[in-house]
Amino acid sequence: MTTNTATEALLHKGSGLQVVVGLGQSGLSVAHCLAKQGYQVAVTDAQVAPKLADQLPAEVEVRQFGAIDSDLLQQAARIIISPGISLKTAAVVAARQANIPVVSDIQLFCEACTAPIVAITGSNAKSTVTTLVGQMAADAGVNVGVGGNIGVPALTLLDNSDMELAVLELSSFQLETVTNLGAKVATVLNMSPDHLDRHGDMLGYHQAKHRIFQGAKSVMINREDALTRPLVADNLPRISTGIHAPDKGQYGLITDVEGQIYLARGTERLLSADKLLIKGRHNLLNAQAALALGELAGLPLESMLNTLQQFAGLEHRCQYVANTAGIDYFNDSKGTNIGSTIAAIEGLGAVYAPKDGKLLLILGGQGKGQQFGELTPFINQYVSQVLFIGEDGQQIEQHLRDAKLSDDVALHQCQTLENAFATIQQVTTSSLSQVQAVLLSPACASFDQYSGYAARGDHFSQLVNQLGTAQSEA
Ligand code: UMA
Ligand code: ADP
Repeated sequence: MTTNTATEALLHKGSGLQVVVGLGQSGLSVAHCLAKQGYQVAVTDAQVAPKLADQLPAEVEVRQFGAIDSDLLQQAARIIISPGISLKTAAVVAARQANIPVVSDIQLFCEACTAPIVAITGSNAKSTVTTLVGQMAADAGVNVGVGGNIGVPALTLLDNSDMELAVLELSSFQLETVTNLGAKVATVLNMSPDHLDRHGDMLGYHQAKHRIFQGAKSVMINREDALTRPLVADNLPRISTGIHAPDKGQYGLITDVEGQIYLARGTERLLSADKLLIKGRHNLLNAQAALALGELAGLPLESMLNTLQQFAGLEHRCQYVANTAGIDYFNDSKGTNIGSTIAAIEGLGAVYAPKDGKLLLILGGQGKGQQFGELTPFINQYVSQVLFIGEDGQQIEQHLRDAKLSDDVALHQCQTLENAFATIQQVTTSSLSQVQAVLLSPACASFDQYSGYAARGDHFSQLVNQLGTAQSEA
């Protein structure tokens, strides 16, 4: 330990007990960061034996597992809460009533980070846009760190002392305890209902998301979605994105007389949409968002356009899996809310509709308090069969029926993906079937049956491949 760090450590020892609540990836990163700085750290988790416990630094002596320890929280000078833990948890409520500050790992990150931050939230497209901006920065020769909700705890980025830019994907859970983030560029990409079970209603969800603008130096907004605009009037540099021809200095789309679509900045055509590997209208907005964020972060346009043309998209997001017996299969397991599933149905539906084709849609899992009736108009237009899986399958069916589902759409309760594939075989072999594509876009969380969306998507792809093998052997 250098003299400075030793002095800091002594100072921090005197600043009181730091209690880390939740020992997942973020809790572990917080414990390491604070212990390294010389704080006195304790950890508590509802699990009896959290998997990451053996990776805790030795300095963390107090480890209370099996329940969130209310007494420990009452002794804290500061509580650092994991994003997966609700502020409504009884022990946390009691600590807040006792005026003990409760913050997230992101608060610690923004206080410690000296590099400019690009902060990205939204109901959908966060990972896609975060990855793209990170790649654009790296391709432009910037020493960039990419982290946050995307799966790399933000604090671990501080290990890179040469970092010139931090690109953070932030969830509403991470933002609800952040104050004055101070990002160089901040954005809410889009807003549609999600996590309402945690935030109570759309207002609570919106308030959490909009904390991203606190202390921001510039903002990017989506002209198609008024809920992405900061509520407080400001004179900050601002760039917008949208699906129409843009005003000077803004991003948008220009369609020429032949119907060719271009990404555009003002009147300048930047890139023909068919040069992008990621498809669908939503991805044209995502590409613009990355360009606008990159511009506000100071990245060069030519280099960003090159990166855009190389980007093939992320796994589990409207990912093409295979064609089996004439049917295309798409894995959109990351479609975990209504907004993302609507984007998938519209995007793929528009591809098959001109060929008189319909989609077979697999929906269900944990519904998170959403109103699934909002899907009905899109299902009526593009889907002929809906298969339900997971614990909220019955409830989703009821919501669709209550919202005037067309009699032409057939519904099947399947409970599991295995059962769904048996139904798929029956349905698609019928000579009357219009199904040309099967789309897993569940609009739900997966935790009732899987460890996460990736495991659900992998299982889907595995079942598609088995179907292909069975059919080629038959
Ligand atoms: N725990 C409790 N009590 C509870 C809930 C959880 O003690 O009531 C404990 C669990 O036993 C576990 C720990 O808390 O040991 C898990 O903490 P966590 O759920 O916050 O998970 P982390 O591993 O820290 O991962 C979190 C994010 N998880 C959530 O927000 C749920 C990860 O986002 C993120 O990648 C990671 O921090 C690094 O920043 C995942 C996610 O699902 C991908 N995010 C949601 C989403 O994208 O929709 C918001
Ligand atoms: P997030 O990190 O916000 O969950 P992802 O990039 O992982 O975002 O994409 C999640 C889901 O949202 C995927 O199903 C994807 O197809 C869909 N999606 C991507 N971009 C958009 C968009 N602009 N609007 C709506 N849905 C989108």
